[in-house]
Amino acid sequence: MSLVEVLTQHLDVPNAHEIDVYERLGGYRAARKALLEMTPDQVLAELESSGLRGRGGAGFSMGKKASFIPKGAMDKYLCCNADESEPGTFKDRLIMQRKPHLLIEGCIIASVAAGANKGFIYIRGEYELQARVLERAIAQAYERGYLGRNLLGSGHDFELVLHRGQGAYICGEETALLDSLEGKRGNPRLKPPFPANQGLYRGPTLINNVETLSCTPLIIDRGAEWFRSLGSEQSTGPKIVSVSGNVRRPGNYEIELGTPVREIIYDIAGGPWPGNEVKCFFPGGSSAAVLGPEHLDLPYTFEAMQQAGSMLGSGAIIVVDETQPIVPLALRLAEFYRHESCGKCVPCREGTNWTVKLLARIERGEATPMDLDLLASIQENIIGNCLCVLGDSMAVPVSSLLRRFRSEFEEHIERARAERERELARAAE
Ligand code: L3W
Repeated sequence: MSLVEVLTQHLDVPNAHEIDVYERLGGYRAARKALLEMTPDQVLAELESSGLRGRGGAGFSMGKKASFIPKGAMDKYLCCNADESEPGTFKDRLIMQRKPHLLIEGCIIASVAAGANKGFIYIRGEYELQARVLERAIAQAYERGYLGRNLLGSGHDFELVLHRGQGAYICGEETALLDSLEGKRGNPRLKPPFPANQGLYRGPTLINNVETLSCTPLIIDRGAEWFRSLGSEQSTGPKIVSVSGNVRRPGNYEIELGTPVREIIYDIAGGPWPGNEVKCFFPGGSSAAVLGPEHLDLPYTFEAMQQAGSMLGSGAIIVVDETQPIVPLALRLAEFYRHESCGKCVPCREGTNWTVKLLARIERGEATPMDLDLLASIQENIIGNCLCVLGDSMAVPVSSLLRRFRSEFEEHIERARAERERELARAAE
């Protein structure tokens, strides 16, 4: 197991983002098959049987989610979550920029499975180039009859609209995304009801991440069995991993799920600079609990990351080597979530703020070791008590850093306090 070229196939072909090139390389064959040769139930069954799990963070079965969409003649929607904002995650950007038609084809296939006639791609506001590439690709797909009314004469209608966000991380949370699409402030909704039952404009809505939808043309074209032949039993298929932090070759790499973490960090991404070793790593974006060197030989799968106490999440591995101090890292991370909290629920709004204040106090040398217990207890009070996952997304990694590096926090408090006292004494002289 190691590097594969499935989603990233043909990236080296000039103008792979153009519809002529995409079609020449076999593009839209799967959409044609789903529209003209298969029933919606067959498309759904193929997706379910592939074992494809969501690539946005939660790892929920894509086929199962699509099967939750009620049958019937009501308005149903497909939403593509392209609000890629999880720190360390930059893989959807690659797909949208270089293979926009793969995503559009995935939207068409998912619309068949869900019986949706209207679709939206909600793209992160800062992704300006990718938005322009997608706009052009959508216009091309309309011209060729892959979008619009009566697609390829199949009787299936599907309108697809690109919607640009305004730079709020919370809009990557599926229900906040829906509110934002409806023109409201992007605040999360209480779940249930889940979007599959009551989503956009209260209609049944299938929401999937860019990479998840981009897997569907390959499943329909090559079959669920082929997809399952990649990866492990519970984590099937390929995965684009964004590797960043203290590695010599940061970037996006497509791997087969189940590839050992060590291989991804060291062999593929070059590992830390010579002489340095991995101190810890975030296996699934900054919202995941950190893991340590003892976890490097685990296979990179949803189940192995979960068993180790973390998650595969969006597939972003952030490597922290021995040269990095942990306190400023924890502070920087907490600051991000405090800034992005929508403020709707108390544990997240207050908890992220208290966490930043405490960590800043520790950083400045104004804390006592007792503050570490307070810091831990604040995280415990956040986890599981928020309206959405944003609060947990700060509390889980912060508490994992505190658990793993408690002595470093204590040493930092002592050192910073001594330094501060020396400075105060100098100032008083
Ligand atoms: C119908 C049920 N639908 C669950 C659906 C639900 C959703 C999916 C997963 O969190 C994670 C989080 C971040 N009937 C259902 C049902 N569903 N039960 O299944 O649901 P859930 O609640 O497990 O997850 P979620 O709220 O979608 C996402 C992690 O992702 N993360 C964040 C990434 C953020 C970005 C971004 O900014 N764009 O990628 C990173 O790892 O911590 O654990 O669709 O409706 N009974």
